[in-house]
Amino acid sequence: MQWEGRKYKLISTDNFDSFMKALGVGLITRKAANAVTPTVELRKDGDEYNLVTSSTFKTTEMKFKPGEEFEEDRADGAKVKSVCTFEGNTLKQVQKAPDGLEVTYVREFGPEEMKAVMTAKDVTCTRVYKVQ
Ligand code: DKA
Repeated sequence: MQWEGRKYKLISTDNFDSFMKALGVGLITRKAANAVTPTVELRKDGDEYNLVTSSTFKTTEMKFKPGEEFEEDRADGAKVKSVCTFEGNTLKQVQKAPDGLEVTYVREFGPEEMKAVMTAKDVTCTRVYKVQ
């Protein structure tokens, strides 16, 4: 992937609250998550990647090898399992929650922006981040 090591900061968000509701995230956590503007950085160390999402609400690290299932602590505290794959500069993530809910994240990295499209049930959320 061409754009690892760049830091992107959130500039627009659409439908994030409904997306979190679909995940079963409670009101107080949703309020905190809605109020912050996270930065996202994809780091690479050998054959392992680390997607670091930082904000005053929470910093999460998602360490993975493409195609291999791994356990993840979602930002709301849920213990989930994910598989990540790359298609060019697009990172696709399929995440399974303990209740069976499947969530997909498609993050398209570019020289200026990263666009994330997240889908749970029938809810789609789009978030755009600008390179810093
Ligand atoms: C982001 O990267 C948002 C990531 C969404 C994480 C799942 C929902 C967390 C609920 C607190 O900007």
